[in-house]
Amino acid sequence: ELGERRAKAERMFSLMDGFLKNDPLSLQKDILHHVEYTVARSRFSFDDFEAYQALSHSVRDRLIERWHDTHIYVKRTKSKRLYFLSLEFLMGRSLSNSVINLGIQDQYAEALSQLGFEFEVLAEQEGDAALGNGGLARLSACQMDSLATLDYPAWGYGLRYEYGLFRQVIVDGFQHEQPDYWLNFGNPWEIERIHVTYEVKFYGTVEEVDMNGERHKVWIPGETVEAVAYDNPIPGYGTRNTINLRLWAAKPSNQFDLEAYNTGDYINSVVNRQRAETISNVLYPDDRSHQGKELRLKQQYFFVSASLQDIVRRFKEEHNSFDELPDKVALHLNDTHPSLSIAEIMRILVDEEHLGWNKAWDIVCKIFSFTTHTVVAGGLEKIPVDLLGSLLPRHLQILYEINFNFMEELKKRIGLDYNRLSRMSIVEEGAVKNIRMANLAIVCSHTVNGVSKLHLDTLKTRTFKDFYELWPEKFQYKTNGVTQRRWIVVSNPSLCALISKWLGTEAWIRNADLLAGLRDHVDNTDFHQEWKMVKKVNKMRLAEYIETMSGLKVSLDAMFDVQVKRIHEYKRQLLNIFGIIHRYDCLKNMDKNDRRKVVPRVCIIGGKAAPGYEIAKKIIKLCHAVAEKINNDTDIGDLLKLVFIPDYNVSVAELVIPGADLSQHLSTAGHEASGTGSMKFLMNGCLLLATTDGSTVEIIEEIGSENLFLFGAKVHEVAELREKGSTLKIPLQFARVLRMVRDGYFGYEDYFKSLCDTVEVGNDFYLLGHDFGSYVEAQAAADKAFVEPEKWIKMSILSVAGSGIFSSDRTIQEYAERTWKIDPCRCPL
Ligand code: CBF
Repeated sequence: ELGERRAKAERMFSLMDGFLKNDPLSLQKDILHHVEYTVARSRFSFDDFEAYQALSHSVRDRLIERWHDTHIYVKRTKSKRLYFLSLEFLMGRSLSNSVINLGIQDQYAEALSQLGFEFEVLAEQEGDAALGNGGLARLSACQMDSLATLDYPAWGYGLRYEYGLFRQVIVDGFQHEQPDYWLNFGNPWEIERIHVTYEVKFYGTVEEVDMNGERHKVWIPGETVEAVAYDNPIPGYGTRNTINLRLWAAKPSNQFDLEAYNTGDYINSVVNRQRAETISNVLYPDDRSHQGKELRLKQQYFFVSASLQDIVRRFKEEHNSFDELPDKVALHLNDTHPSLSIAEIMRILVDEEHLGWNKAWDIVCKIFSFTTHTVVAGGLEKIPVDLLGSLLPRHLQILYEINFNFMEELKKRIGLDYNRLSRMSIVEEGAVKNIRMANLAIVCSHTVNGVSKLHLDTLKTRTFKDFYELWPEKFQYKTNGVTQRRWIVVSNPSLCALISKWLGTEAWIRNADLLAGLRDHVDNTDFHQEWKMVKKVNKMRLAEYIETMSGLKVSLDAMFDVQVKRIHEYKRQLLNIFGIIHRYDCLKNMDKNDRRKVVPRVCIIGGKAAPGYEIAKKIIKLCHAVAEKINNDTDIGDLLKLVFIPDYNVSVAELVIPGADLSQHLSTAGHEASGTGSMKFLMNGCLLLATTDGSTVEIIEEIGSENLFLFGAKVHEVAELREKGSTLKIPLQFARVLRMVRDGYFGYEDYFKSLCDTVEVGNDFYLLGHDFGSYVEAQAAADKAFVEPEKWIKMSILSVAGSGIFSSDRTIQEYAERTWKIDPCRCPL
């Protein structure tokens, strides 16, 4: 039988003419084939967008070959797999990244140029896949790239939202949100798997029935929805391994329809069909709180249930006993959002597979690990018990049972300390009873991870202190990282070429530690010249973008000073804007001679505010109001410009980050779990102006405090400073800037009043007033360094040289070795 199968496979392989070929001529043939048969345009007449579509399909074909081989190989080797569960993945564009990772960038460029197209121009046709909000979601995307590159047998699971993160449109300085229907023009990167579907159930009741003499709980659901898989191949770099990101879309279930049709309720059954699809319709646009919304809970369960059914099915196909599960499967909870997985897998093992509770629990506790991305306990996710009980009645019972057992165990360990017991309980008592998702994840996971060293300290001493004291061995940190493939190779090709030239190798693209070798050339003046040119090229690109977008011409001699990230009070974009007002105020009061010594600045701010976050929206408006004043002041000219970049997303980041001289990371110490934007800037030779928060602490260790501009209160000082309240000393300059805004110097005084109130003495939770003095000093230090180009360039080189440790490859390797216990499984060529 084996011989027969082999012969059949060989025949099919020869019919297919072997693997696809990657020489420019074959690529051209493939592209034209897709123009004619996939895009259905004539090969004699197609535009850039159609060429992009055909090109993407030809790339996808190549991804599929490797992706199949990887699956077959992993299956054959029976390797332990990691399943990375995340409700958000911010992938951005795929074309350039795929072609680079496949190693056929030059061949494609040549193929296209012979067809009369330019690769870069076609790449611009692609929209962003923005299935996530910010740091957490982009981190997931970087980690997928690293998992593939390091040959780990991994799968990502998520939701295929039809509407990704909203588009930010600025009208008269105010943010407006528009839906991002990213699938409008099709998505050539995904593969719809109409045969990979699972039923996901909601509502209903739980009944007890006799089965073979035993009592069993049976969930009789009230609604059934179908989950359809969409697969997205993720290629590794320098390897054949291509892993899968499986995203689920909700479709109406036929079984459910049948019931409705039988009762003759045709109209309602059609309405229900539409209702089913809403589950995966839209991404929640708040990156900090996801509290108590039914649709959000439905999304979470839908994603968890489909993923676990898929995982258990695959496991059962390959193994005979669930005893093997911990040796073959690692499930990672990316934040608390997928924590319902715990209840769901218990339901599957106990109710469907009929394992005893204790046995099932024992297995489950060996397979889960958890990463929290939150700092403050108040930000942790809770689900009202009533909501959960009505949507998932069986799961609520399971959660109660898990909690009961945990409380019993805890009483044995700590006695009847009711305060502590109640703090640690998975069920929060009170006017509204809640399920604490983080407590659930901690109780069941073998490892709880912070995302930076400082974050772990906060988790141990504040957020999860009780749990740390109970299970110190569970708590670890894996400092976040970003992939150098996306953030240097794709987004900064000139820097990529320069690094490879001076290191004499491209090996750093797979091993970022090698970037440290740049230190050997830090004093080389030829290297300096080339480094300077690279920055100039990137600044030109950015300046062009600014001009097209806003009509503003900016000087390339100015320092490009950038703060791009989600708009939040704790990230303190307001501190930046106040700093700019102060700079403007000083310029206005300077005589001509002094002005000549001033370093010209182009201040660039970008980021989205959650639609319901009023204060954040006011910050955006203030930025525009201040820009309006400054940019039109002919007296100031090129000495100061302020630009707000609308609709900040991954592609915009790829353009902005390489062109930045200075970048700002201003969170009040103790509020940013890690921060990953700083790492991208660091890799692009941009100097950081930052507080000692999140992963900046580790950046300082790597590059030395003399190579960045630090300011602000330290973590251990923050609580005490807050206690001082209205007695806290605030610099006069800060009071003056605040007064200017309050008095309507930039207009809209009524509108800005509540914004100003948030930083008034005694009310200034994020300590803008306190930190303003040292912020202005740090800015002055940056100005001083900028006029010494040699010094600046050295700092810039040392930043890149010290950035290797902030590669997501390092993060993933740590997770693989210390938490997931998975080994690389490299598919043979
Ligand atoms: O860990 C990744 C990032 O996650 C967040 O964005 C989050 O969503 N909680 C944090 O705010 C970042 O500090 C962190 O880098």
